[in-house]
Amino acid sequence: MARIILHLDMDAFFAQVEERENPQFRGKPVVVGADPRVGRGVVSTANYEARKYGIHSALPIFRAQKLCPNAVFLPVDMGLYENVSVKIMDIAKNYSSQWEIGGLDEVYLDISFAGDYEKAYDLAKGLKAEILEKERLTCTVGIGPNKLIAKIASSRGKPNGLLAVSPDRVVAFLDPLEVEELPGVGPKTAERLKAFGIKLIKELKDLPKERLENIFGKWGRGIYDKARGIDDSPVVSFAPVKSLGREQTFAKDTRDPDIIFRAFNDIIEDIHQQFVKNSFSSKTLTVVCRFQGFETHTKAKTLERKTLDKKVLVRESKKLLLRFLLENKKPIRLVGLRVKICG
Ligand code: TTP
Ligand code: MG
Repeated sequence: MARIILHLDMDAFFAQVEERENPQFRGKPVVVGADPRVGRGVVSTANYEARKYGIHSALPIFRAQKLCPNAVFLPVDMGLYENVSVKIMDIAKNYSSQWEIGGLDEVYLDISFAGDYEKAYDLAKGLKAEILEKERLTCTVGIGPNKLIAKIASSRGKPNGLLAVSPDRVVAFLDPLEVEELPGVGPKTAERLKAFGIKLIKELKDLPKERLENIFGKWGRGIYDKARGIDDSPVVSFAPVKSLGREQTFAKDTRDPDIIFRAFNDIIEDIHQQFVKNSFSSKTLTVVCRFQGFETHTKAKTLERKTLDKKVLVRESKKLLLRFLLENKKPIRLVGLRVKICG
């Protein structure tokens, strides 16, 4: 039986959740990310209103502020988005026993049981409506014969869309798209392909498999298949290892232990609050330290047993942080803590 795969991705996720929580921001450009007053760090996401000004994920925050000084700038409230994500996934998982969580705001469902694209389309409409009704949030759904096509379809259908690409339409759908629409083909790969006169997926298909392998190594074979809409990877239902992380970028690179440990205390406090609220515990702590020049290091510690005891969190993570300070004399740009969740 031919597979039918659905990919759901929330629209402007962090920003949309913020708009839901703060109705006074609705209709305004909203940018979630670093603090523009600090001037460093990047945009996590922007709502569609803000995107009209050219603001997008990963853009330096000071550039975003220049593009649209009147936008509403908000800090990342990860705990909030994580809670919303769990609720959305719980709704989606009711639509198929075969689901795969692709990220905080995206999920694949194998809905082959629907039998045809008309029924698949109706199922997706129901799923979108349920999320809108229960969570008051919009998403975009793509449907196709595999995960690759479903994902590209959802990105082409944005925002608040529903796009189904049946097997007979896959080639016509992919051919006119730019190569960067293929997941895994980033700006660097696109740049290299441009050197061969290749911009569109249709043109990419002119390169023989051996040639692609010569240029990109083993990975070239993957590109060859993707350009033809081929993807056999299954929808694997497993709960990914969940982790919780927080980080803070300093206004100025610093070696001042007062500033560094104060920021770190805030991070631990925030993570611990999430632990208590959700009854999480953890055995693995990872401290991240970014030094001047963007050099980034991590140190991890596995505890003997899982815990949600704040004293243990503080003691063990500070030990790791202290080692960074002792081993590397460069000024510090960012500190962070990530913990694996045991449940
Ligand atoms: P995306 O689904 O890539 O983006 P989005 O949901 O904001 O917008 P859309 O899907 O409508 O295009 O990412 C989901 C969330 O992940 C996003 O809301 C914020 C976060 N994120 C970052 O923090 N940094 C990034 O560079 C990206 C791409 C996303
Ligand atoms: Mg999204």
